[in-house]
Amino acid sequence: MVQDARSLGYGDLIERPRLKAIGLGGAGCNTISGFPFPSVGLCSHIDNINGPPNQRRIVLNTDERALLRSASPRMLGSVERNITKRLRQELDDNDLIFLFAGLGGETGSYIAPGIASLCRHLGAMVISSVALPFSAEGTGRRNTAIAALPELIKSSHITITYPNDGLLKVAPNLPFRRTFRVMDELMKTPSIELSQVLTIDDLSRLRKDIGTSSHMRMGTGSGIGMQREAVAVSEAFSSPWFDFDLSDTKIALIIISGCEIDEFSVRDVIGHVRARLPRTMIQYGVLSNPSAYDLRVTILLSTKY
Ligand SMILES: Nc1nc2c(ncn2[C@@H]2O[C@H](COP(=O)(O)OP(=O)(O)OP(=O)(O)O)[C@@H](O)[C@H]2O)c(=O)[nH]1
Ligand SMILES: [Mg+2]
Repeated sequence: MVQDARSLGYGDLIERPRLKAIGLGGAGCNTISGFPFPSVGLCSHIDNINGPPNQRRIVLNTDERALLRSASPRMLGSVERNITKRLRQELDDNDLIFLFAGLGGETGSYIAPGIASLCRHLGAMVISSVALPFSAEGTGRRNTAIAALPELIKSSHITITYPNDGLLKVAPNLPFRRTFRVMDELMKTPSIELSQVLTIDDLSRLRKDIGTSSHMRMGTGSGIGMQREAVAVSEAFSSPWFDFDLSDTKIALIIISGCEIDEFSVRDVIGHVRARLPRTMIQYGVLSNPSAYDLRVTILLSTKY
């Protein structure tokens, strides 16, 4: 236990949550590809043809997408149609659900708030991770994303946004397709790490700390050698998505992973974060990875939307 910060992964109810990843639309299905725990994609028939092979998917027709666009969980929770029955079966009996989508298209943007509401209505904690379109994709996609986002944030417990333009700052010369694969990996990281750390007890504490909902941004860094903690934290804070006033940040979730992480390392990382966020509630988890040669730090910071 580090002073001034709360550790994740402990508590009276230390069993792991039952969890699932849901990919919405073409981008969401690509992002959940190869996820290390149960997952299902929801998409149109076109994205089903082009999507990754060997993935469990529910293909939605136009009427079903229109129905799911209604964000009323009570309605989705009680409508007796094949699609709503199937979704309730898929989403029920989970403690933690990770939703993924690229906002800006019709399927993901339109159904994400309703699916998040339904998961919440069924009792799960919902963590949504969404990419926001590149400026180069035009105002139509941008406006669709902007219209969907407030409702999604309200419906999820945590919504992590990744404006695609941020990637151009860290990897300016990648071809478009490659950019999306990099984004998929980045968006997956906090969810996979949280899934390995959070306990049932953490979920209920987090839900209390967050209140109804929270918008977050992600930064990640790694370091080797004597100064590995300082280097990793500094790299994480140079994230293109930490483009807001850090004094707004109420909650920071930190995952520290690597080989042989001892209490000194943890204190060092938290100290470097604390120096940048003097008034923020810090919660951290540690993941041991014997095959890692570096120390990695993933940081989620809450910010206004
Ligand atoms: N991370 C990631 N983002 C993607 C990918 N493909 C597209 N995007 C982004 O996500 C946005 C939405 O695209 P899609 O997911 O294809 O849209 P959709 O939800 O399937 O909606 P429709 O295709 O219109 O039914 C795009 O504007 C891109 O910014 C991908 O493979 N990975
Ligand atoms: Mg699509």
